[in-house]
Amino acid sequence: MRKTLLPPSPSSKSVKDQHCSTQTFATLASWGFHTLALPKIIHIDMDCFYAAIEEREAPELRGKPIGVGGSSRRGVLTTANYEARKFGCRSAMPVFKALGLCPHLVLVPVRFDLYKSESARIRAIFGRFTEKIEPLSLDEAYLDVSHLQSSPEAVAREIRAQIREETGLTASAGISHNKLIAKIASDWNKPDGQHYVGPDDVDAFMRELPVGRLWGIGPKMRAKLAALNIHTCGDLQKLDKIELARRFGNWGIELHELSRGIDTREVRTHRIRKSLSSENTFSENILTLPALTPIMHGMLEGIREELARKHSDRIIRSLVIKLKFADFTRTTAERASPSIEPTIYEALLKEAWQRGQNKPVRLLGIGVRFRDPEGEDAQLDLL
Ligand code: DCP
Ligand code: MG
Repeated sequence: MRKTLLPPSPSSKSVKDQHCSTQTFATLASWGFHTLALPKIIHIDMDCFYAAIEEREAPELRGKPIGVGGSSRRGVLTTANYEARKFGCRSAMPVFKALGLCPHLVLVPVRFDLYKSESARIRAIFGRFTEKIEPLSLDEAYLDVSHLQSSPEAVAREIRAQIREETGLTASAGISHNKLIAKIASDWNKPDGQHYVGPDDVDAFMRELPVGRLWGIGPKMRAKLAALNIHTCGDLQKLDKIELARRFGNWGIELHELSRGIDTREVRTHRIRKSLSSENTFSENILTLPALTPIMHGMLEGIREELARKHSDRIIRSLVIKLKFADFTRTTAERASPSIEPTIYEALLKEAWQRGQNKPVRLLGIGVRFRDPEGEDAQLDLL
């Protein structure tokens, strides 16, 4: 095993201390301070992950076009190696179509357990460099390496080298000062490459970028924008915030930032769910408590089901009801309970309803808060 290079510098501040919003950074950059204050974000994405693992496991497959998944012609491919991609085979493509494009495609069954264990090995390598790791899927993660003194490019190169050496797989990396740009950049020199977008490169990088590369812009939105003759982020930048908000609402305001490469989201290490809830905004306001009660019981069944299906390992801390009234005022009622109790929900609903003093109700929310598995019962922001 290689020695882990690039240890955290003892004199460096904590990761959090070094963070600043992109806007702050823009100001700092204009003063010439950018290398001092910028976060260092790396996005790592493994190259044709499942297919690369299968190829490694069966050297006789090397050089041949491989599709993973779809044991029958009715299935779909989870991914294809680069040899198969030359023929146009892609993730999510029906097998019969892939075979039409590439008749000698070798189909191998999916082996999730193997991919999961490879993913864990790769994450362990990330862990040698930083604790701030945000996995997006088995083969993709954001890393915040702001605390390391080395350049983020050197860190990315080292991580990729260790992955290659220890797993025989190749990874690509995007490196920048925020998640948005790092993720886009990891595709730039794929496979087995990396791309750095420095603060001075952002404007040029974003100007030429097709709008479809921004998260949240799917084919429908792309068509809407194309109808306005907007194809690149540079085109999008020409619309001012008010115009964007008028056309696309809150999403338009976000687009104003994204199109300029501004993204202030931090790398989030934990995604422990703190609560589970469901909300219902009524097409017509509900006027009485007896009319509201059966609706609440219906919603409660949905919560019960989801708890059993996905969160049976969690301990419930309290039950919560939220009401929003016709005048848009809102109230929440909460009571500690380790389990779902319909009678407690009924009491909470009554309590919240009475606070509204007979005002019609436009929204009902019902939920549970969970006990924090790590013991800190922090203030939570449910509902
Ligand atoms: N995957 C899947 N279904 C999809 C897309 C992907 O099951 N529709 C799986 C198979 C991939 C893995 O997730 O190997 C990672 O997805 P990527 O989109 O990163 O694709 P690859 O890693 O295969 O290719 P690339 O080299 O383009 O990253
Ligand atoms: Mg990948």
